[in-house]
Amino acid sequence: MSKTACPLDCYDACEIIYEEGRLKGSKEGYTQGFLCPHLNHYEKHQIIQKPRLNGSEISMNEALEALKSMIREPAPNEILLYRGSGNFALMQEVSEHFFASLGATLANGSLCDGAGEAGIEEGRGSNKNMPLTEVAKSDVVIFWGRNPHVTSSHILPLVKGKAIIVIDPVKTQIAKSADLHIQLKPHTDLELALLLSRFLYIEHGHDKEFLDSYASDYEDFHSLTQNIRIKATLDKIDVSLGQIGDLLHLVKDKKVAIVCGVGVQKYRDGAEVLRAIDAFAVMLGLFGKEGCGVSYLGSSRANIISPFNTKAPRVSKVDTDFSKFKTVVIQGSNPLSQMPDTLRVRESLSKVKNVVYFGLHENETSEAAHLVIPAKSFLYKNDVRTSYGHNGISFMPKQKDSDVGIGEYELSAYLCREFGIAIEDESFYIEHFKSFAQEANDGTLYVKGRENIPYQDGFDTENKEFVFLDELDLDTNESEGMFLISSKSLKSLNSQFERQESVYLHSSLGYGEDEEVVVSSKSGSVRLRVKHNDDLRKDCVLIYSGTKGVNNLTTSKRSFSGNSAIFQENKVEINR
Ligand SMILES: Nc1nc2c(c(=O)[nH]1)N[C@H]1C(S)=C(S)[C@@H](COP(=O)(O)OP(=O)(O)OC[C@H]3O[C@@H](n4cnc5c(=O)[nH]c(N)nc54)[C@H](O)[C@@H]3O)O[C@H]1N2
Ligand SMILES: Nc1nc2c(c(=O)[nH]1)N[C@H]1C(S)=C(S)[C@@H](COP(=O)(O)OP(=O)(O)OC[C@H]3O[C@@H](n4cnc5c(=O)[nH]c(N)nc54)[C@H](O)[C@@H]3O)O[C@H]1N2
Ligand code: SF4
Ligand SMILES: [Mo]
Repeated sequence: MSKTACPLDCYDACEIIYEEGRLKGSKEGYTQGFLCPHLNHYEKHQIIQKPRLNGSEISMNEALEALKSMIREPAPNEILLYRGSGNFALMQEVSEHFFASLGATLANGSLCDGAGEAGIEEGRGSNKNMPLTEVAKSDVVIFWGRNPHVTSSHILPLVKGKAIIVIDPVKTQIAKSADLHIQLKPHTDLELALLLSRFLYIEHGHDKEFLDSYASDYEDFHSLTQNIRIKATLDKIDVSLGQIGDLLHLVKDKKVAIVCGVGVQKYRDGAEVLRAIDAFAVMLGLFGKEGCGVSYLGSSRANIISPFNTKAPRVSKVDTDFSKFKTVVIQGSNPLSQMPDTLRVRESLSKVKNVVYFGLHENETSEAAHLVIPAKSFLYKNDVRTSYGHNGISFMPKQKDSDVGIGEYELSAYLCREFGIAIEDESFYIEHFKSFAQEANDGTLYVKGRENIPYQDGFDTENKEFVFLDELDLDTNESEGMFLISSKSLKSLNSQFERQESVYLHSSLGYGEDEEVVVSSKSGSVRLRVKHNDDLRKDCVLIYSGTKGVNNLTTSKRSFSGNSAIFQENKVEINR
């Protein structure tokens, strides 16, 4: 029996007991003895067994030779390392050490939470997260654009018995049993948050004492919220005055956790949305207090210092012009499915002389790559991981040996040797990461210096005060079409594992179950079979992340702040 942790890109970062070839959730701490479909069936999913060069199987030694010449031949500035989040553990970054030291280009920006994070940083001066363990101490939980049954199930036992509010255009599983569900029109959270702040103030529900100390511009912010027309806005966002009243009634004078997901910020103004939600939390005085706050996606690397050299020229991972490079190495990512604007990505990547895919599973990107190098899964290599949803840190020692694939450290050490770049032993880096762990009274490990209740002495801005939005740019001329909702599905982790194949529509729209339709936007189109889902609004089209072709529909424009992809910006239409 040995302990490790789930490597996947997920809030929960579960701790695992590995016993006789079986993965079980650790009974201690937040994992509470259960995993999820991904890990329950982890080793049943087929992984790539052998390297390939131009479609023909080769040995690992031949693959490493081929990789070496693909790196030796071009100038360093013609080489790009594009890293995704297939594995979230800390040793994944070791390859950046090699490529940065060589003078190659790396990627920056976000396909995920970047817009929201930028908004939080603008308001608070930093993005220190409210961890899972604090959410457990609240009276009321607002799930705002977060689908916990699918993406963060370990929060569910912690919120049992609390008052639950859900703000989501979809009637998610948690919405069905919530005390209040506001099924607003997509992309109207900014307006809703401003209205909530405005009515809270009118009803004298704001925390004056807190605001005077840490957000003294709140009167100006209130004036700003007065610029929105109440009736017209309520009509636009499809929320009633009664629902606003009900929400305020539930949260006033309570310990409230606003548990926000990426759903609210997949738009160009995603930063403003999170900043407005934060402002509502500030009006309620939710920061620096037990059981209160906004739980979004923190940085899993908060308080961890990288031992690697990662200083390099960077290009955005949202709209990357791959064609500028002669060799593109793709690690832990499936950009031909998961980057926005797939038609553009395909065109750009098709002009690259050497595309290298370094991953576990076959997918669109492995199919298009010249060189495919299988990775080793987390069970076969040493690592350490942290989370963006809580402050735990887990050691992930190798569980067994395998002849299949190569680990990130092994691959990078080989390249460093061949190109004369200094690299330490693997154990040096593992010990380095372990040194950030500290034991709590109950024996669990957490990251040193990460606060469970951040902002107790004010915010991380220059004068310790929250910076409210000071101008509004509310989109008034909406484009035609239906809203695309593209969120996470239960049995896939983005494009890993069991991927969805359908477009979900409200049954009243008149399309038959299994009917084939073409969904299109200004960026492109995709042909999919219809499944009915009456938990959707009639103006929404749901296509899950990982569905083949979904990103034909999405734009490679970036969010105004945060260098982030905006998967729900484009409207779509359905045709038979
Ligand atoms: N099973 C599973 N778990 C996962 C993943 C997975 O693919 N599968 N992916 C992981 C990753 S990479 C991430 S980033 C996290 C993300 O996890 P979540 O933050 O939960 O993200 P999503 O599922 O994208 O969206 C959450 C909710 O936002 C709602 N939503 C969509 N548009 C809007 C809107 O305009 N306003 C509001 N208020 N709500 C809206 C959706 O209906 C959905 O219920 O999950 C992680 N966990
Ligand atoms: N339409 C739409 N698009 C989206 C989203 C959405 O909600 N809707 N979500 C976005 C978000 S939030 C995210 S985070 C991105 C995710 O996008 P990606 O980072 O591309 O994630 P995955 O699709 O999970 O692909 C992960 C890859 O990592 C490989 N892998 C797994 N483990 C390892 C390992 O240990 N080593 C190596 N080398 N490889 C490994 C897998 O085989 C797989 O190829 O997608 C974004 N794209
Ligand atoms: S819930 Fe998340 S961290 Fe836990 S086993 Fe599933 S994917 Fe891994
Ligand atoms: Mo993500």
